[in-house]
Amino acid sequence: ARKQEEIQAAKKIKSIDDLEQEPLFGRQTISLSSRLREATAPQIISEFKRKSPSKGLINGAVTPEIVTAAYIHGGAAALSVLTDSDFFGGSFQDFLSARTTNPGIPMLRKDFMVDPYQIYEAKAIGADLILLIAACLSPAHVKSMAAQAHALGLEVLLEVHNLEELQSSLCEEVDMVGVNNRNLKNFETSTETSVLLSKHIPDSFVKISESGLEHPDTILNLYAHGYKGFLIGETFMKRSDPGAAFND
Ligand code: IGP
Repeated sequence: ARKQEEIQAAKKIKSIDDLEQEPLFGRQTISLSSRLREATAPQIISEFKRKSPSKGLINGAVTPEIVTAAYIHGGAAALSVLTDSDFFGGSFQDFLSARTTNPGIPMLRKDFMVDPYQIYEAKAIGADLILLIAACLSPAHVKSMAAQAHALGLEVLLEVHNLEELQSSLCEEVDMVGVNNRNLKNFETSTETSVLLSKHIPDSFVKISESGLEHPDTILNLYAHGYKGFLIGETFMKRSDPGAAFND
């Protein structure tokens, strides 16, 4: 934990005051949860992900500007852009490029959020929502980070992998629940995880299914189980033209 704290401290290059002065900090955020709640068909949240711990390099030849514009052209309801560099090869620059190209769509800062400082960073780069991963945070931490996000006008997607995480971490400060179909121990994905957890998520939270989604049939089945949003990365990113994958 000490090491983790030191790493975090080293990453705080700018003060919170500096972050508040960034041009995008005062931007009016867009609500993904209301978009999803109003939707009458499954909504895709398309992810820009260069590499991952499970797959290694996924796509090294594309830019966030071109891919995210193509995602929107294909009908994406929101974008997810990795800012973690160590495991996923992402960056603030990727996020900002996508944000500047597409001002009018909700954007998720995809990273491992453990410190309120990172929520200020998210706001400063023009994010609309953040991810809180139940497996990385104590329930009290989820609650306080979610409250902080709301104070800055950001929405919160709580990610869970199993019933235990769901039951211990879910709190009213959260807007959306994302069920991650990827097992963190062996990286295998099973969309059955979303099916099994669906009935345990109260209707006051918008449901999103994450990872391992490939087939329209799976999405329609999960939609019937109450999922409104579908977070898809690899299926799109592994193609030479990620945006084109929408059309088949
Ligand atoms: C996307 P996939 O299997 O479509 O590439 O998955 C997304 O769910 C996945 O990238 C993800 C993730 C995360 C990445 C879900 N939770 C937390 C980093 C951190």
